[in-house]
Amino acid sequence: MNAASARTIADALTAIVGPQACLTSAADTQLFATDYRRLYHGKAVAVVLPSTTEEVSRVMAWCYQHDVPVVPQGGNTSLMGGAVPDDTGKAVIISLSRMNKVLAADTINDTLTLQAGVTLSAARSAAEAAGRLFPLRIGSEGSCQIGGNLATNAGGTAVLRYGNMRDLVLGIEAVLPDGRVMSALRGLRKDNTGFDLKQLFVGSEGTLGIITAAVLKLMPLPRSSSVAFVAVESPEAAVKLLGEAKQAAGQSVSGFELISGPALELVLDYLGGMASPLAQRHDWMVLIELTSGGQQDALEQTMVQLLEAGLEAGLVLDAAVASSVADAQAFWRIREEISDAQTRTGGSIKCDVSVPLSRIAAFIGDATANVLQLEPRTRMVIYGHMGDGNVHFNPLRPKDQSAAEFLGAHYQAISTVVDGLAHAEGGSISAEHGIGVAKRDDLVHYKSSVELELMWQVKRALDPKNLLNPGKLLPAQHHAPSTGSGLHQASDLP
Ligand code: FAD
Ligand code: 2HG
Ligand code: ZN
Repeated sequence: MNAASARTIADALTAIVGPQACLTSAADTQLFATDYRRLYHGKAVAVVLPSTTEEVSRVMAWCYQHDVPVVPQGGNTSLMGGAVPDDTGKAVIISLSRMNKVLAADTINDTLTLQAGVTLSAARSAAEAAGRLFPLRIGSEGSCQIGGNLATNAGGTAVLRYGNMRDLVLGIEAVLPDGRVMSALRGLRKDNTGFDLKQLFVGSEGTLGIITAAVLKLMPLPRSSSVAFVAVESPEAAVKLLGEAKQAAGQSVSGFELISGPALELVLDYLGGMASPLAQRHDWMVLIELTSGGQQDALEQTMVQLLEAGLEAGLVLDAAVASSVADAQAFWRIREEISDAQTRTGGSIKCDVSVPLSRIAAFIGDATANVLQLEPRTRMVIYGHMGDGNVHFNPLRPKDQSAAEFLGAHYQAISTVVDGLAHAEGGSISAEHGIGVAKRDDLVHYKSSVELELMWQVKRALDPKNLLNPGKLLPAQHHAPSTGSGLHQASDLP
């Protein structure tokens, strides 16, 4: 079939979603075609903003029939270039932003049913309004959407207690590449009627279908909370303290985040006017959060006892316990703004790795030594979800070196060595951010050929023409289908 012209595409899609919801001018589409960190600059023939599942289905069916590639987009906060098209200008972006209705909060079944374009913060607010907690917590919550959270299997700072998106979903509705709707919008905690198809879409990064609605699990709202900002001797001491925290507080440990000295310095510079909760500079800190349904006093006492025991054991060097909600929010703000501080500074090499907790301290030590050997002035911005064995190991350019210079000289070598060490420790090169374009071609080194073959077989079964988010997640050199759009990836360094 001849490729449809831009005009034909615009007319056909406008007929489905209406003129206001089909954008075609470069001025309108450019924002959608550029990623959050401004590293990937693609082009789209059109951006459509459907408001119903039926519209998504009709758009997909038309694109499928006319061999038009489609890129699903939520809040466009992906750090891996996953939600933007390449620069050929052939793809249509389907933005879920207008599908932003919370459909039902069921406080007996403890479920929240919503359209996929609801932002995470709106979902959390809807849960709270119903007297419940939707526990996924990530720094981009004001922009990212539930569909994007599901498509990336998002993690964040509360996984330790509540699990990641895969653990928090009960039902999904998704539109397949050819326009068929898979409706599995069920709120069941038990359902053994065959393959758990909804989970196929979780973490599939928009390559298998467009998620249009979901049923999420709700949890009880915690009644008490205690947050501490704690200097520790080393990553090894942090791991030991985590073990002690779990023994002392069990399920109440809802956050355990590692922060390196350079990460804290960077974020305090960026925030301006915000001071460290601790009087002195330290190489390593952890942010600990305990939450429970019990009494505030009892929880605070548990925290204090944990920290005192840590001091005695030489694990803890200093600690500040939040004495108000505002304090706790300020501690969390420091942690959550690290990512944006790096984006703003530029020249950061993102390695979102996970290793077994028992190996994390050794990994950090080895990876740091290797990076500093390559460039001794590198700022070692290392932080993240230690409780899950997941660190954002993000070496940052020296202050007096430009981003282009640092990335040009070291991007490849540093990512290869860090990912390689994580892999050697039995870890993953993408703990929570996904693969997108940024890590796509690296997968061949870290996944077995049987796994890659199976991934391509699933992809071909659902998307035989390779039209949905082509060029993302699946390494092209490994069993790429001979049919397909032939799209190529953006060339910027991630
Ligand atoms: P997008 O960026 O729009 O898309 C991401 C991927 O999902 C793309 O492949 C896209 O095609 C696909 N997609 C989007 N919507 C749909 C849909 N409805 N159906 C099918 N496919 C879809 N991530 C974490 O896991 N933990 C964190 O702690 C975290 N913190 C962050 C902090 C900041 C400041 C930023 C900028 C990002 C952070 N992220 C984090 C990364 C990002 O926010 C998550 O990956 C998030 O889940 C993406 O959601 P989104 O709606 O923005 O998706
Ligand atoms: C976080 O935990 C996010 O803050 C972003 O996952 C991490 O920017 C990053 O590397
Ligand atoms: Zn993270």
